[in-house]
Amino acid sequence: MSVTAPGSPSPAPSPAPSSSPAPAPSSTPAENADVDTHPTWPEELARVYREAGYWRGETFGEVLRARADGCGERVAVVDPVSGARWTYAELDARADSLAAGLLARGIGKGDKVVVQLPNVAEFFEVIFALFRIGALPVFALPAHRFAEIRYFCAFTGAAAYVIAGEHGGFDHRTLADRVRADVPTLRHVLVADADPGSHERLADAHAAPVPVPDPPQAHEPAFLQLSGGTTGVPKLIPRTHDDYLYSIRASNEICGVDEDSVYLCALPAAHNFPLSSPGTLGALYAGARVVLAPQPAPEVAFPLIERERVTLTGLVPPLALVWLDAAAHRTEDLGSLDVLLVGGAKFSEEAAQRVRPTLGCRLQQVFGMAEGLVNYTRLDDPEETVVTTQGRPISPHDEVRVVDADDNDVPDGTDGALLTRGPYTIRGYWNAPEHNAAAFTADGFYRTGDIVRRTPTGHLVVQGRAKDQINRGGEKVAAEEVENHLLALPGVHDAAVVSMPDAYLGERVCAYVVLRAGVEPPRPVQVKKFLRERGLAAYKIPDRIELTDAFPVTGIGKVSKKELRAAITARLHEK
Ligand code: OOB
Repeated sequence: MSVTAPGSPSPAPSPAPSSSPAPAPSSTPAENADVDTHPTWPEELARVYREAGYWRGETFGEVLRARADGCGERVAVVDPVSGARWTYAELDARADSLAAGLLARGIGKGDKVVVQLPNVAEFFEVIFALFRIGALPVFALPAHRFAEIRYFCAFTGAAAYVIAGEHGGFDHRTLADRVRADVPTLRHVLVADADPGSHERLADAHAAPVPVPDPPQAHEPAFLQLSGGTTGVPKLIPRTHDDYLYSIRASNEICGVDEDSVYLCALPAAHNFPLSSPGTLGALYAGARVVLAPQPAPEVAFPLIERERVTLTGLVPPLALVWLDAAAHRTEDLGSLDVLLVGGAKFSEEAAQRVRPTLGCRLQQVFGMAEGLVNYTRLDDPEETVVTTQGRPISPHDEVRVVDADDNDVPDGTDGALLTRGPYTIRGYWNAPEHNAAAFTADGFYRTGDIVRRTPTGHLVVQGRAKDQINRGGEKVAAEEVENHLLALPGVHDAAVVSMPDAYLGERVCAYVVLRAGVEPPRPVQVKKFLRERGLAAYKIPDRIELTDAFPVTGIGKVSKKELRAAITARLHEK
């Protein structure tokens, strides 16, 4: 299977690794495979999606050009830290000049570029430059560290890595030195900082614009997004221009985004929620304005809402709680705020009820996933629906099934596992055939791992999760990934990572550890230090470590995580 959608108007051959004008020096192939593979939509469905007008054959690079032509003098991106206020014309020109500089460096169509930038204006020039030349951004989060970044670079055979100099007290340049020493394909590190360390300044990578030799096509992947994951290593999600642009256009309609909107990006810009639901790309699609918050805290975000007359933003539930509490004592005028989107994890009904009276804006719950399907409560839904459900799918062509353990459909109102396929839900992860066989049904439904109940109106209520993942306030932690790192700690015989309830984050990470006989028990701080030194992102480091002699097992002898979760929950309640 190739990246070429059978549904494409004129199926192109599988892409060459790079078609850039200045070919890269030969380098060691990616750790994983020599060609990009992932399953894609069958032709009969692709035709339906095109005929319905969902897939329009448009690419992100073309959309930006159209906005620059149509409303070039309007402000597109505001970065309050650098003071940048780029118009559409400026963003378009910057994307063009950076695209030329990247091509001159041998980065071209089909190449992968790991992008790890905080909420800075440069994020947008970088991704649009990559979209223009058909190189694929791999969206890392600012919190990722050596373990994750090395993996993304090695697995994708990344040609370049784009970083900030320092962010949140962490020096990304030093991390890049280590990754570069380890991953031979990585030829360029570009730093969005005046001091690039041993690397190159992003600002110096611009060149006089040139025609792009082999521009991307709309049915081809535009980027690789990260899955929250349930496995030892994160899976990569190939999203096409066609499918992502459809989800953005439809999201804009559902959330009332138009050219007068001002979107505050308070969550990390690379995450799928602030990127596309409707997010920064929705705002840019509409010719609206994006305001970047360097942090989501009320002290930072509220003054920006007042100053920039922000009309909508998106938050994960723990942050929404912080905003609700802060609104009572802060003095900024939040009157421009019209819509608050909350998603990424379950928002409690009690908190949802407080949004309108406390912040004076409308609430939209969002239940989405980087793999595709996004559900929103609608602006004209009854208040009861808005506060008690996580919304209904974007598209009339989103197929949703709620099934029992044997994949039989259950009636509305009954809990079941959510399966989905549709015009913007992937049909398979990137280069992961074995995992795809388990994560998708034979007829192409994605097994979301979420347990939901469907109401008669088609709204979904998230009831829980069947996947081995912890949702730490919207940040997803794959249990197996952390377990593998714990198993590398000398003296550890076995490890099982589970969620434990938390009033603020919803869930936190608890690691149960069984030591080898006779081993001196480590202190929790030593275990955490070990994981940090292995380069694991901070949000994955267990909040609590429990030493135990043996794990409870299920009838067939598997570790019973259900019992471990119950045990830690009971311990917490004892206090
Ligand atoms: C969003 O995307 P991901 O890929 O980080 O995580 C997806 C998973 C879902 O499968 C579900 O388990 C959980 O996050 N989730 C929710 C939720 N929204 C996401 N669980 C309960 N209630 C919700 N409202 O998190 C994401 C992507 C696009 C838009 C919004 C969120």
